[in-house]
Amino acid sequence: MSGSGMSSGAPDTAALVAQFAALEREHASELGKATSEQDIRALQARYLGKKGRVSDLMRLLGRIPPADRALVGQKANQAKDSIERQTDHALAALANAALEADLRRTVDVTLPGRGRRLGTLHPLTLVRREIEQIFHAMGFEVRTGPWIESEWNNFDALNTPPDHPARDMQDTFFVEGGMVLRSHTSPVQIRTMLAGPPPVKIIAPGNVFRRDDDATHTPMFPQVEGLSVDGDVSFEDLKATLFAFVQRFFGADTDIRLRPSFFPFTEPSAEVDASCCDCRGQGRAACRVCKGTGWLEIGGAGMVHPNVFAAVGYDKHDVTGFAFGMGLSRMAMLKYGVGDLRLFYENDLRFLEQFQVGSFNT
Ligand code: FA5
Repeated sequence: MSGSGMSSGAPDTAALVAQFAALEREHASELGKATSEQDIRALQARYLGKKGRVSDLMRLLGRIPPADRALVGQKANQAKDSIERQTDHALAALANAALEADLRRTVDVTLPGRGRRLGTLHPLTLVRREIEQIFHAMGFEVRTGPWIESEWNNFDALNTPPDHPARDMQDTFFVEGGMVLRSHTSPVQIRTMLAGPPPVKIIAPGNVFRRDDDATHTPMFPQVEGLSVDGDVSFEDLKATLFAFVQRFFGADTDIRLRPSFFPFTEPSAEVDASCCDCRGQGRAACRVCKGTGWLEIGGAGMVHPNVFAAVGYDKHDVTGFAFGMGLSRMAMLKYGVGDLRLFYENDLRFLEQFQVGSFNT
């Protein structure tokens, strides 16, 4: 190392090397006292910044003999690297300490784990699945149809021409181009019979729409349609099918009652009542489910009208059939003792969580 022969005022090479080493030590000692990220960053700027202590010394590099510059430059880089490393190390140590303090405060690893809560099926889904299972076991296939339906399928083909008063009972939402939001699942009868010859034995669950809104009527509600067409299907078959269904759905001690009624697409037609599943058909005056009558209306039914067979091209001399349509949400209401239909659509978890998958009988 050449320390001699330098003009006066020029830095001494050995002294410069020693100064870089001293800088490193000083930085290390100051860093030992730094307690925050802010302190560490300030120190970093003071040593490595453009006007920092390392840069100050580097400026002297041009004034030492060229032969010594490589050596001093190497020492300078060593000091810089070391200060940078120590800065990174100190910052990482600080972050670790903060994380550990946080974990100590918030995580007690000895506590039992928190399980992830599973959702439950919606009560109307439970009821639909159960109904599907019951009818499937009786030989019915499950079919579906679109919610936006042609007026022809929803009304005309079901023996309900435009001026028929029965259209008022099922006022619905009309869409442009002869389409409606279907007001019942009965158009699936038409679609199924148009799609193929008899025999037909289907149920068709799905949502329907009407201009209704109160505690027992919602503007959108699910129905389930049933249709059985063959060479010799009788009213007796209809009653036996519905009886078997309510026994499985509401319980073995449930009875049914058919009351004369009117639907344009069935003749004869009936309202279907099930004995009250709450007071077991006793008609207790205080029963809030059947309001003391002992019976609950669950839907409409009847023998397929010959005009419906004509609309789908079936020969009324070859076939007979029965059909029914039940309100699925009304049945859920009765089965679970729910007082207001609208609860099914409000998405209140306190209500929905009461219906566990295992809580229905199949
Ligand atoms: C019909 O919709 C006929 N298509 C049923 C039918 C099918 C009869 C096949 C004969 C042959 P109705 O309008 O009565 O019928 O409705 C059937 C059931 O749907 C009612 O008994 C009731 O349980 C339910 N329902 C009717 N309107 C509403 C509503 N706004 N909200 C909830 N449920 C309703």
